[in-house]
Amino acid sequence: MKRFATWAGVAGLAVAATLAATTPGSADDSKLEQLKEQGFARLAIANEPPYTAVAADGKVSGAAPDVAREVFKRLGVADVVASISEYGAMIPGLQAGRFDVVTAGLFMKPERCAAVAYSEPVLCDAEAMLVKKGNPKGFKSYEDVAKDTSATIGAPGGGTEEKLALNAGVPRDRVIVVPDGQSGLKMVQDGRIDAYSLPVLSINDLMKKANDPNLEVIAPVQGAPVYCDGAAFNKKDTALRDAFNVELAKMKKSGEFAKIIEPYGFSAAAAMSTTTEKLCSAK
Ligand code: 6CS
Repeated sequence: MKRFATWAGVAGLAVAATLAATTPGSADDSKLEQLKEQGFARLAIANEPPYTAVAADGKVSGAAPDVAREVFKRLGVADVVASISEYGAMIPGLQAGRFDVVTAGLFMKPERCAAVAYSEPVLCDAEAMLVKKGNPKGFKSYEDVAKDTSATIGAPGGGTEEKLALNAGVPRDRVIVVPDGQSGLKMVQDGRIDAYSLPVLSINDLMKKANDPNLEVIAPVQGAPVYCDGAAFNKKDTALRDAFNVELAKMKKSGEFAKIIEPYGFSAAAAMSTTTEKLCSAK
């Protein structure tokens, strides 16, 4: 797992990592005090623009970390440091204390809501598929992939799109775990998978950067819901999650929230039109 600083230097990171690892577990209400003393919060991210991104110099950006950095600053936590993780490893890492919060576009679903303490909604998006130009297999839904016995679809390990494909009836051996966006793009370009599925804004970002006329985006994937993420906290840190929500609500009200996420293509109105309670009870 690679750890990226935003403002803390690499040396600082080594100290930080030691501090974070050795600081004794703290009760729910002193977690914020611990982070203030520590000087940073440890984020889990995926490096999937525009949700999360790590530049060549290690600087962390993307809509989710940018919102988290601003909220934590308002809570008196000076900075954030981020580690890249596979979606399927984020919740176990949070539960093991390797991260303080997941800010990666980890969509709210009942099974995840049971495992973590989500903030109120931050980033909402539909699902998409990247396919060869002309969509030769005529995919519109995950069910279409299931029906075509020769078709394969790539998706992040432990991610929502992997689950959607499996639940739509695509057999396990035709759902290919893909580690990151660039690999998924290349696998479609090389014909090694017939489709690669991520949320719409992630696929659009890949498509724009690839600038490849032989590719096409199918969006939204028919039958797939619009999901929203929230910042995901360890279940013992509900006081920290509640403090996060207070600042997030102020930023939503003041317009600061929209100013951060909308340049990335996300809709503040979409996040403000729903609640964690609704999203966690969705069927
Ligand atoms: O929450 C998830 O599982 C999905 N979220 C994003 C932002 N990308 C892919 C991932 O599968």
